[in-house]
Amino acid sequence: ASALRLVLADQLSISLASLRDCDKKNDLILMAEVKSEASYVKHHKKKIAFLFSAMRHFAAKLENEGFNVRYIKYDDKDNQGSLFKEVKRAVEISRVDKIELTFPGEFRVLEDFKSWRQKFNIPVNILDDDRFLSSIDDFADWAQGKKQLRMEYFYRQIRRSTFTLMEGQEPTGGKWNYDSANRRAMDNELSIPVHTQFEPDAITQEVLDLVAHQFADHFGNLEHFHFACTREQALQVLKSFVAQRLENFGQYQDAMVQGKPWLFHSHISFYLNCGLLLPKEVIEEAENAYRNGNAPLNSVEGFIRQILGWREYVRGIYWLKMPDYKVENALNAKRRLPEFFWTADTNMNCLQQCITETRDNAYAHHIQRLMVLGNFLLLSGVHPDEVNEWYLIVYADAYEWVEMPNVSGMILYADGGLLASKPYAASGSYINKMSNYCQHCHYNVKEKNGAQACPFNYLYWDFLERNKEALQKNPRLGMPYSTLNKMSDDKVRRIRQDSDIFFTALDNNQKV
Ligand code: FAD
Ligand code: DLZ
Ligand code: SF4
Repeated sequence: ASALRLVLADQLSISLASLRDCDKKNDLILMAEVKSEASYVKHHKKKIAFLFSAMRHFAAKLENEGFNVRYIKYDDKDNQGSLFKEVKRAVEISRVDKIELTFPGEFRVLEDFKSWRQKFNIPVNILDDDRFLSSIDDFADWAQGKKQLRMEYFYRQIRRSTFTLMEGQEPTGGKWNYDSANRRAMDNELSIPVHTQFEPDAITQEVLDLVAHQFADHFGNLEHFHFACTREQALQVLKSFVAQRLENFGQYQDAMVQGKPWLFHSHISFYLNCGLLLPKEVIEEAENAYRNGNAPLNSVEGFIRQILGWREYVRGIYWLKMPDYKVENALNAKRRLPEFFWTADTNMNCLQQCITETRDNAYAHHIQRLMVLGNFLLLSGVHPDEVNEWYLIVYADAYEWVEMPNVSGMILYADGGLLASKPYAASGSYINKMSNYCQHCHYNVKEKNGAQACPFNYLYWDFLERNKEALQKNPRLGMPYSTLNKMSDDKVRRIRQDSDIFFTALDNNQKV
């Protein structure tokens, strides 16, 4: 008996379910760079280069360890262009008697996998992806019967069940959450360690040439490619984060600084999401740093909460709610994505900086994604499909299971508050508090109305006014609605007028 074992670009873990009981002598591992996956959205060039290089390195490692690997390169003459067709071809030439798959990261791929059961006359097994700390079923059990699915309570449950940062039944330090210590703007005196970078080796260089040639019309800058492409390198990124940045991660987690895209973040989402790192080992490394006195609790708890809490929670939401989640649009948003999200050609400096960095690095940190880019897309009422596609394209860590709940749930409130208890809407003063973008901006963050005013200032009120029916009853929006309801008619009229002028320019593709 022999099996065909498929490994996708985001399944590069030696402990992967479909590799676990591999018979090195008789089984065949298939990995394929295919057009259908590389272009179902027009992924950022760096994202494709990163995944193809990581796939090739992973395949080489498997071969070194004596596995039988069939690797299809993108520019192989007879590349069939889709996962199904490559699996079919491999089945035909190798006479395997079953197909072993690991549960994928996107609903679209799962549906495809399921359809193979009718198309092949050998068994097609879809094994659970147990690289996460909680399973899809655990999440569904937890969610059962609950009116609200708050991340905080889910997080506490996994803290307990995995015994992470716990002293008996109590959370280490006595509190579950140290966020109040984690909202500082950057201290200019503090030096930020240089982020870990790798020079492309021959494999990566070959992939970079391929991507430059084959994906020339995709978004993104390919230059200065420095991602880790092997597990060893990814571990180096993790270790240097823990040694050099974790200490300051917490307090500056929400800070943004012009010209400094990497700050004190870990930059490991790429590696976690494609399988080069596992969440369990990352969390252990961080907890050890606290236990050994190398990092403070607010940083370590804050970091662990992102991975043990948010990352697991968004996956749970995705699989609980798909496919309906994809079509939700609670605020009835209709606008098209502004063209400048591709070009960065805007006078709004915060957006210009975040989009430029996204184009250069296929990365932006959380607060840039949430409070600058996301906030703008929420306030402007851009359609969830357009926003989901943009985020899925532009970040090298983006797969639908993690991207979509962050977009439809966290930034757009398209799920009507399932994920976030209120929309993360904010005026320019939040951005001004957490960054130095406003100091370099064409607009004035202190002005509320008129041509020089920061657009976030009037768009914020216009958003609340426009969505009064859907949002006014939300208790967490009591304060802003009471302010809005006390505003003079004239003030509301000016907000509306400025917003109309802004949106007209935006929709006509004039520079805003
Ligand atoms: P750090 O700040 O160092 O955080 C550590 C880790 O925590 C991350 O590597 C990540 O694995 C996890 N994490 C943190 N926040 C979240 C979150 N909200 N959801 C899930 N995991 C989280 N993250 C992705 O991995 N892929 C995406 O496609 C993605 N899309 C996003 C879209 C929007 C609109 C927003 C607001 C957030 C999105 N995030 C996404 C979450 C977060 O922004 C990134 O995980 C983070 O910026 C990655 O950088 P880092 O590794 O330096 O993270
Ligand atoms: C994202 C991606 C890209 C760009 N290319 C490939 C590929 O050529 N071959 C492959 O196996 N997987 C690729 N992927 C990842 C898949 O699209 C991924 O498995 C889904 O996005 C999440 O399930
Ligand atoms: Fe952004 Fe407004 Fe600040 Fe300009 S003034 S950087 S648009 S928040």
